[in-house]
Order: sequence, then C-alpha cells, then structure tokens
Amino acid sequence: MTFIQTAPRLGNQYSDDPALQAWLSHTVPGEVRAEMEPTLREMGALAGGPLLEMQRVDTGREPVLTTWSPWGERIDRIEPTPLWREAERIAAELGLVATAYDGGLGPWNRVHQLALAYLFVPSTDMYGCPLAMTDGAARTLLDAGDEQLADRAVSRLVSRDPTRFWTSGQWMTELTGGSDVGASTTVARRGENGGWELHGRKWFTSAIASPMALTLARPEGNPAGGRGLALFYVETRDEAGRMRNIRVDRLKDKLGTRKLPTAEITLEGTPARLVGEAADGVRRITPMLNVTRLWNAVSSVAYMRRGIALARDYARRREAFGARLDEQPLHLDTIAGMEAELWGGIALTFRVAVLLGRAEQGEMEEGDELLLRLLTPVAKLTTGKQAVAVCSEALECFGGAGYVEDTGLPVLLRDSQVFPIWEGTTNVLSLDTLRVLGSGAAMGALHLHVETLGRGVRDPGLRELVKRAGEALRHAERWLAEALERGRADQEAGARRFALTIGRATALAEMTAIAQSMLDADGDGRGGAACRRFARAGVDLVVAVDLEDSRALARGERLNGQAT
Ligand code: MFK
Repeated sequence: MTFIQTAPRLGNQYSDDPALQAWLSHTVPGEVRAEMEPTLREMGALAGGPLLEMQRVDTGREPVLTTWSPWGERIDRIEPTPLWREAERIAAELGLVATAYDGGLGPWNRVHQLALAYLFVPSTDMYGCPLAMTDGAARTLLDAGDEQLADRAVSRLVSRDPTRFWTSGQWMTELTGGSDVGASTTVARRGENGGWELHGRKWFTSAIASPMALTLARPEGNPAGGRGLALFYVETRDEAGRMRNIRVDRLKDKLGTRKLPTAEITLEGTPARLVGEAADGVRRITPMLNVTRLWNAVSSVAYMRRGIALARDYARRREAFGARLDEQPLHLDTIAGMEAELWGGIALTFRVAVLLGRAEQGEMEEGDELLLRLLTPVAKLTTGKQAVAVCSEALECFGGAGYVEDTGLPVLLRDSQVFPIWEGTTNVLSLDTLRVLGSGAAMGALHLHVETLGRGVRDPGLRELVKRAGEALRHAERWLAEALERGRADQEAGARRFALTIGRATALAEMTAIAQSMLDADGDGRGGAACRRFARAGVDLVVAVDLEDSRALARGERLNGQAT
C-alpha cells in the first residue's frame, strides 16, 4: 500500500503549552489564575479546533478591494475573508480588547487579555493586528482625557457586543516619513465649517476596513518635525457607508499578513477631530505605539509556539531512518532550542504585560514606570527576531513539506517576518532603547529588578545563570558608557547588540525565577532546562566593533590597512 504521511494536528492550545502554563502557574496568584482559566481553556479549544478548521478552509483567500460600483460610483469597498469576519465576532464576544478595560482582575487584566490574544492570533492569520490598533486607540483616547470621544469611540472599541464593536486603524506611515514619522507631510486645514480637514497621502495603512483611525497631520503653519504634527481622530465612512473623502489607491502586495488589508490611501479633505492640542502628535500617539508593540511581542511568541506545536506533533508521527523523529537526538536537540527560546520570549513579554497592567490600574511599584518604558521596545525587538528564527526552524522540521504552500506551513514564516519590521524596526527600537537609557535611571531600575528576581533563586545552577544575566547587563552598561566617550556614532552602531543583550539577559533572569518556583512546587526541572538551553544560545551579545570596518563592508569600499 502507498505510504501517506499523517499531517500534524493540534489539541487545546492552552492545556498543551508547557511554557505558558509554567509562566502563568508561577507568576499569577492562584485565585486570579482560577478566574482566568475557564476563558483560556475555551480559547485554547477554539484555537486548536473550530477556528483552526476555519483557517484551513480560508487558506488562499484574500480581502478584495472593489473600487467602483457597477454604475460608476467610487465606493472603495473592502471585503474581508470569511475567517476575518468570524474572527471579529469572536474577538468582540470573548473580549480580546475589552478584557484589558472591563475585566475583574485589576492589575492582572492585561495578562489575562494578552494570554487570550496569544492563543487566538495564530489561528486567525494575524487578526491580532486590527485588535492591537483597536486596543492602542482605546488607550490613547482614554489617556487624552477626551470625554466625548470616550463616549463615542472608546465605548465601541472595548465593546463585547459584535454589533457595536469597532476596530481602529493607525495611519502614520508616509512616503517621506516611514520610521521617521516627524517627516510626515499630511496637512490639516480648517474647513468652511471650522472643522479640521486632512490632505495628504498615507503609504501604509493597516486594517483599512476599520470604521475609525487615529492619524497624524501637520496643522498649517506648524513647524517641521514630530512636534509640529498633531493627533487626529477620523471616522472613515459616513452614515450612508461612503468613504469620507478618502481614496483607497490600492492594497499592498505583501510578503505575508495577506488577510490584512493594508492600503495606500489619499486623504482629500477628510473630516477629522483634533485629539488634544494642535501639536506634539508623535508624543500623543505613543500610547498607541507602546500597546501595539506589546501586542507585537505577544504575537511573536504566539507564532513561535504555533511552529513548535506543529513540529512537536509531527515529530511523533513521522518516521525516518528507522525511528520516529521524536526519538532522534538531533531532532530533539533542535526542537529543545526552539522551546527554550519560547520560554524566554514568554517570560520577557509577559513581564511587560504585568507592568502595563499595574500602570493602568495605578498600582505601580517603584521603578515600574521606567521598566515599562525600557522593556516595551526591548521585548518587541527581541521577540521579533526570535520569531523569524524559530518559525524558519519550524518549517525545516518538516523537510520539504515545510516549503509547500498547502501544508499551511510557509505562511508561518512569511507572517512572522513582519514582527521585526512593523511597529518600529529592530534598529529603530534599538535607538529608542538608547534614548530611554539616556538618563541612566532606567538601567538602575532594571538592575534592581534583576537583583530582586535573583534573591529568590537558591538552586546553585540557577544562581549561576541569574548571575550571568546580571553580568551581561553590567557589561552592556559599561559598553554604553565607554561608547558614549568614543562618540555618538559608536554608540548607535552597537545599539542593536546592546538592546538584544538587555532583552536576553532580562529574559534569562525572569526564567530563573520561574524555574526556581517550579523546583519548589514539585521538583519539575523543565524550567531549569529551558534556562540552561536559552543561556547556551547566547545572552551577552555586546562586542566592540570597528566603525571603519563596518563602513568599508557596508558601502563596499576599499579599506587601507592590515587584517588583525
Ligand atoms: C500583531 C500586533 C502588531 C500590531 C501591528 C499594527 C500594524 C501597524 C503597522 C505599522 O507598522 S504602523 C507604523 C509604525 N511606525 C512606527 O512605529 C514608527 C517608528 N518610529 C519611531 O518609533 C520613532 O522613534 C519616532 C517616530 C517615535 C521618533 O519620532 P520623533 O519625531 O523623532 O520623536 P521624538 O522627538 O523622538 O519623540 C517625541 C516625544 O515622544 C519625546 O518626548 P518629549 O516630547 O517629552 O521629549 C519622546 O521621548 C517621546 N517618545 C517617543 N517614543 C516613545 C515616547 N514616549 C513613550 N513611548 C515611546 N515609545
């Protein structure tokens, strides 16, 4: 009989996940966890069952932009795929945004919400993107203290009723100002009725089908740069469903995230409402940036987890060279390395969720504010890189099948490649990390945090590892001070290695605390195994690099001198 390979299968994505289980069990107080658990279990079953099946059926479908009606009217209608329509309903009903705002768990609401998102996002082909922006818009509008907008928009953004629920877009990127948002050229003018109208071209507008968006524009007469921009609220369609002076020029033909309608649009006098003062737009939109960066980190670890879950299951089903893959040392070694990265990614990312949760409930402890500001970009940039590496490895675990479209595997890698790019590239966020550390106070808060984690670690092997995390942080700090003496260029050139060291060292310290708690609870050494494995892959990445070498290599120019 012809041999047919069994495909990988997924079970309940909550109960089958040792890394998430370990983090929740050893961080969240028991009574709080008991409150969260039923919804996490429900979401885990959905994500590994009916939602996964819907995703399979939706394979290959993409949103459709219809520019003109049959009778010549410009309509710019965007039709999402069936999976995305269903994802929106589920997201509203199960409170994927709302849980952060109306949950009953106080400072743990964020952890609860983002654990739900972690389970949900990989089975919806990145429906986390509109949800991230929706959450970011709610946070931004609440922080702005605009009561009318809170009534009109926030009540919908955080609604659990699918008929009221709105998602929000975030329109920042322009042709001139990609990462450099301050270079944006969209102009805001007063219209005939005295209200603001926006004119300009937005080059990358994700989730363009959303009923509202937050965007930046420069009120006429304002100075150049980010301070001259202002934050605006836009409702995209009028009562009759027509676009409000917004032309959708085309949808982007992207490498991945293809269910997500990302558009180029032209604003042709779009009515808008100013949020706050008519200046300092970049600063005003930073709550949105920070919330979406955290969602990005959560989605990165969620994609890592999905790749591992598939590879792990397949390894049980696949035989080659006379044995199942999960009996073969090198294959086990490969998956173990991926799993250790996941434990580290979860520990780092959910620490940020804990901090944000406390901040939102006004329950911050000393140093929390600095830690939150520092670890948000660090978690985003660290996990973005991890996700691409782990998803790439996951495909390789399937051999040739991982490279074949209708297995549903290649999309994991294509989608994960977005994580290091959008919401601030690795380099932009590394420079942001330098900016945060400018005062020196944030590094002090981080040392204190790692020392506090270390004080609870008693196992000798784990103590060595938490010591190593502390040493990596001190080395990074010394490098920063020395690089500053050598000049700004030296510091900027090393910013990525520096930021990744902060990320990996913090993750390792967090992991040792979980590992100790696991040992104490019932002698389970898996946490320790994850720490050892994670540490072996490298924690301290700071090295001295010659700027002249970089210049010659990057520009392809001749370098006079001898190899040393
Ligand atoms: C699955 C989930 C993923 C969700 C994805 C959603 C899809 C969205 C698709 C997109 O990718 S949207 C576009 C994303 N674009 C970016 O993220 C922009 C990347 N660039 C930066 O982040 C730059 O660092 C920045 C634009 C912020 C630099 O702009 P400026 O004009 O040079 O601003 P400046 O002077 O550095 O900062 C202005 C103020 O904001 C300063 O405060 P002060 O006015 O008090 O001095 C900064 O300290 C402050 N600031 C900047 N970044 C901040 C911040 N404050 C808090 N948090 C931050 N992150």
